[in-house]
Amino acid sequence: MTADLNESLRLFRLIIPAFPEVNVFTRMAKKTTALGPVMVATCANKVWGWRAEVIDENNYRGPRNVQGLPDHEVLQRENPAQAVGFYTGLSSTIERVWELAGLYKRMKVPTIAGGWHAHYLPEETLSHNVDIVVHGDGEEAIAQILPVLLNKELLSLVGGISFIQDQKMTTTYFKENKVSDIGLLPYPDFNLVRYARIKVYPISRIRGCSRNCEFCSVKGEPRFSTSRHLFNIVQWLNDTRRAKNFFIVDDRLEEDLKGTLEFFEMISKEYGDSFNFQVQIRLEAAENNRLLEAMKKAGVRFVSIGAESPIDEDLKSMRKGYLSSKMVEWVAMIKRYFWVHLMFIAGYPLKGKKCELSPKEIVKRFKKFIRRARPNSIQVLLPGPGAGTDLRKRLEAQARIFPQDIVPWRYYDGNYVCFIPDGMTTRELQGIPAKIMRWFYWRPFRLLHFLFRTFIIFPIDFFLRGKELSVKSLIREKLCYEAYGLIKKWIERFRKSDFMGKLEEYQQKKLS
Ligand code: B12
Ligand code: SF4
Repeated sequence: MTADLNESLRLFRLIIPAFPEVNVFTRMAKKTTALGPVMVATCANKVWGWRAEVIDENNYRGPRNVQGLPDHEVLQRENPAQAVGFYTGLSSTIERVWELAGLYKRMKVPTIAGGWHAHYLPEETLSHNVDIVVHGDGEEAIAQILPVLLNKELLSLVGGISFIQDQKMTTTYFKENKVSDIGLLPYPDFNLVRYARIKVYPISRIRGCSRNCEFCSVKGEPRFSTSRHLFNIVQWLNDTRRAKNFFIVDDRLEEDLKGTLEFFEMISKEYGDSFNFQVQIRLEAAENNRLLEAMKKAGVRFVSIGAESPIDEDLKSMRKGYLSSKMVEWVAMIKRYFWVHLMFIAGYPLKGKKCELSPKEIVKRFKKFIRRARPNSIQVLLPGPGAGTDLRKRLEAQARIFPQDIVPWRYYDGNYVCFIPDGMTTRELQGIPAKIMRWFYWRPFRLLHFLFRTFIIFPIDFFLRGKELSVKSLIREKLCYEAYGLIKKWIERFRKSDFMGKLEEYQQKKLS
């Protein structure tokens, strides 16, 4: 590793890699950014002799190359970084990380990676031009790494990192960094995100999750800061950046119910419901009226819920922790307060037995549930056996994961089949989510329907039902219009690709 570390003030550039393709998350990503790299950059920016910047490739308005992607050669020429870091929280973006790590390595810049994918697969990451993998929380680790970047002896004194020494991987003396007191972390400095326009601010108070869903990468006992800490962050972002829209990225607000209630009560006392909060909760939160009331009063308008499946066998295999009996009721209870976005996983591989339902029956069961629960919006994905998950381990043990040359990591965004199903063909499994999504977002004479709802129905609705309900309906129509267009485009592109052909050819060869 060589780099010009004699610069007076050195630059650490953190890169959030581009999503491999346009999907339902693209629009959201253009308005926000990833919190983890911003936190790491915030801490790096405080290291003596270093400054930091974040380049979020999904929210970027800087120089681009011929492929339309951020041009890192230009960035490096204009503003040379002495070290770069990569966010690997999403496996689907790991190939872009490898590409960029190669590019920066050719420019002789040391490379560091952190996030779930690199944590679970350090050897793979290190074999793709990454010099150091940071396991777990990056804030304290980066402050220790930057001053000793090029000195392997001193580097081995930093805990929870992996690197190559004497041609093999060394992992230092503990497996994962865990910030002991989240309340001592600095506030995220979004000014460091260069060339971005941030409208929705990701914030967090809780890390880890006490549940153990089979498909999930998030592991570890929950740790949290005080409600006051998060309140202060919101206040500071509002004071310094006029932030009003926040996405609380905590997986489960209910992990510290007392603190969560306190936080929302503090917000509503100070700001009423003038802010906009998006949050993620579990369906069972419906049982907690006090929580829902407090959230509503504080300006929570949108909740994402991993409902996963209305089929009990799926829920059991996922270890979701509830069965379907009360799901419709729970959705109805939460819907009284918020816009409810339900996230589903369809075609989950069952544990210990074959799926007895036909693909047609699965689609029917999902539709029936959705018709009864009436969520405001939905997202149906395929099971993603992500790196480090128990689901991946189970499928690997059964030799059911498609190898990387057939289904590389870029397809791990929930839209593609990544494993061999049983009880149905690969093509049948691939088709399930699109069937449900298309049905949900379809409207007859789409454009006419949208225009009619906007210009004729909306004013009448506004007059009869008032602002809140009529605007909600209008947003839903707009969303249906856009989502259907996106789904249609995705399906057209998918049909033109040879993805299914490759999978089927592989399976054929495996059988013969
Ligand atoms: C917010 C979020 C999103 C947002 C992303 C917004 C954005 N721009 O990032 C949205 C809603 C768009 C999203 C979408 C999806 N997501 Co998501 N998402 C999350 C969530 C809930 C929180 C991430 C977060 O901010 N955490 C808080 C920060 C502080 O922690 P952190 O990111 O881990 O960062 C710390 C360390 O990792 C480390 N670190 C991170 N980067 C770096 C870099 C360096 C150099 C260093 C030193 C350290 C370091 O330091 C940080 C600070 O301590 C995570 C779950 C989770 N808890 O991580 C899932 C998660 C990342 N998502 C996941 C998935 C599967 C998806 C989807 C594919 C499907 C879905 N669930 O809807 C889509 C993918 C979209 C696509 N285009 O491919 C999986 C990823 C698994 C994997 N290995 O791929 C996770 C882990 C959830 C899970 N159930 O397993 N997601
Ligand atoms: S899916 Fe949600 S509830 Fe389940 S383990 Fe992951 S973070 Fe926890």
